[in-house]
Amino acid sequence: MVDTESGIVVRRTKGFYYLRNESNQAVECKIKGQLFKNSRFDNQIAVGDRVVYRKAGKNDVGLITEIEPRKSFLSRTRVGKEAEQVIAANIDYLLIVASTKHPAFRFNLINRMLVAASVGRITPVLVITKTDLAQEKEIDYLIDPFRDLDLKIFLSSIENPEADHQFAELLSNNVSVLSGQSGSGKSSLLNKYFPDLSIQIGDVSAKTHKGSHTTTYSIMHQIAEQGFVIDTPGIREFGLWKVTQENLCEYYPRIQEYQGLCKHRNCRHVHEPICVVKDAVSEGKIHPVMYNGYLSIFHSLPPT
Ligand SMILES: Nc1nc2c(ncn2[C@@H]2O[C@H](COP(=O)(O)OP(=O)(O)OP(=O)(O)O)[C@@H](O)[C@H]2O)c(=O)[nH]1
Ligand SMILES: [Mg+2]
Ligand SMILES: [Zn+2]
Repeated sequence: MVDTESGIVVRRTKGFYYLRNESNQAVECKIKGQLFKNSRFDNQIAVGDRVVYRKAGKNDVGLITEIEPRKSFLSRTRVGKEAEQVIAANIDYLLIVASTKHPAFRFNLINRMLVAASVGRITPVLVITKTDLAQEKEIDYLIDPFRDLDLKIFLSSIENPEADHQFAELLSNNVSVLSGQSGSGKSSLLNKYFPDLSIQIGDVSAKTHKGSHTTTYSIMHQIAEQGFVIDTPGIREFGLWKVTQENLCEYYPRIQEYQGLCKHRNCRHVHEPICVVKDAVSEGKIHPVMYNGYLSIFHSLPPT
């Protein structure tokens, strides 16, 4: 009889996986060598994955023998590589964390993360941090392109001790993953709401306004009985997994509304003449920043 149990991956390092099992115990595991024998890649188990493992033997290290199918996932590809990199699995919310400045706000990085959330069946939420560094008018300008999406937007400053109850509630009742540039304040945000976590935070360079990549691996923290949050290392680029020039528009709900109404049946709303999506942009029905983001992603994808 083989003694197996199941658990959730809360952290992984090279070759080792740290699980929380059903009795809430921490278990260190390795992967059964045969598990990925048909795969070219070794990054196939992510934080949040539910796995089955064989209990620790002599050296106290369990052996992961199975991964359960994912209900949702946040994946990307590295620039120049085709491999899927799963950042987190089985999550309800993707908290896209973007600072007003230091590091600079990047519309297109947010755009890419919105697409990735849609690909991975995760509900995105936008969290604008460092609101203390910008005027109200500047903040309005930053969030304007995202207003007509079905998207919750939270504003945050660690300088303001007041808590946003809706935000705290969302985190406490779901599984969430935070993603954003290094230095955008992901770990600081978690420390503000859950001081017991005492996560290490880092400086943003006064010269380049870039973060110092303080969080170096993804880790799942339990913050309430039903609340889990995954803090991740800062990202520079977000290559889109499973997205092609052909299917990109499916991940843009505001563009999808016009599906089938253009002159060309397979209109991709880029070069085609008589395109209702382009009309909607000129009429102000689709925000130009959103549409430019679409074009920028479209042109970054290999032609299909
Ligand atoms: N002024 C201001 N500074 C903030 C705010 N939130 C975070 N910071 C600062 O930004 C810097 C980076 O914060 P972190 O929480 O380490 O950022 P991170 O996103 O976790 O960065 P990585 O772990 O490198 O990905 C620290 O110096 C924080 O004090 C804020 O709301 N306002
Ligand atoms: Mg961090
Ligand atoms: Zn079109």
